[in-house]
Amino acid sequence: MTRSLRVGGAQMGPIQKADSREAVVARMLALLERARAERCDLVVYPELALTTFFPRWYAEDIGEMDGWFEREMPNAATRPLFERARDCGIGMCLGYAELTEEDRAIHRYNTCILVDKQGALVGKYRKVHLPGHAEHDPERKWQHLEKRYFEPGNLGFPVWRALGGNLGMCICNDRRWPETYRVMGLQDVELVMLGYNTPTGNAQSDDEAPALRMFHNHMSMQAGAYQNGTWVVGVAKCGDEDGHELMAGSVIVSPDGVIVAEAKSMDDELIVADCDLDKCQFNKKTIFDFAAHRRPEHYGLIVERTGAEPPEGGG
Ligand code: ING
Repeated sequence: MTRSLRVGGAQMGPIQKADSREAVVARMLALLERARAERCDLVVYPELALTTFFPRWYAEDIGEMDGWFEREMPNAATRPLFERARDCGIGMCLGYAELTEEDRAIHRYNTCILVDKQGALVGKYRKVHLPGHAEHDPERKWQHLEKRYFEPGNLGFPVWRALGGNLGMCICNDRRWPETYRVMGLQDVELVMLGYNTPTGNAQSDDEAPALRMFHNHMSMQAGAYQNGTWVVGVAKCGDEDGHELMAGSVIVSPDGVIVAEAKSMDDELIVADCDLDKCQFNKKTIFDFAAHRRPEHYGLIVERTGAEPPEGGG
């Protein structure tokens, strides 16, 4: 009996500042219905799936942005989605901006959660790698203020046993860092779910063509999948949000690093693939048998050093 999961990547088109949570949830429900029709076991939604990518907007007082955050999940706006998913027996990965009170202080995270087929919360992940900057940067064509509005995640990169496999999550910029996948790979992850909101252009350079950015997007996920023997599902929120375009290119990548499903549109679209979790085993037991081949005694700099330090001397 193979452990195969039919996974739906629920790519979402643009969400405008003026769009209500209810209007967005209606779109997510429509994607869930398509997943039900395709007999999916699991649906993966994008990063910040409930709102526009608000970190592109500067606010002097970060409290002004609290309307973009969720204080509980599920909540009134999202409960219909959670209930429908449970009724359909479909698991869900959902990204949103989390505002929480811990140790009598307010904390804000870029978060995603995994919900099982019975509607139970399996786990939460908070984005570790926050790109961009914390203060207004006049040099940029547009702002990318995740370091202003979110704290770095404090939950690490967990892997959970759920839906019959070892499932992990990350968010957007995390997918560009090999450490993300390796920490989950060392927990024997078999399926990494991630959402992204990635600008089509580079705010700091006119020279980076959209095709190159899409290459980086896919290469990062394909490498992570191959080097850790895991499936990777990467799902975009894309299209023109109030004049700012986000890239599409949602994909499902096999443990061999091969793209087996890819979105064709810049809008709401469900991509589907049967992810045979046992397909992870060959690479995990041969070329990437970590226990047989890794040499951690030589990897110290990866955790001891944050920024690069060049070698001594002239030359
Ligand atoms: N977005 C982008 C991402 O990592 C970015 C930010 C774009 C970083 C392009 C580097 C290059 O895909 C988010 N939300 O992390």
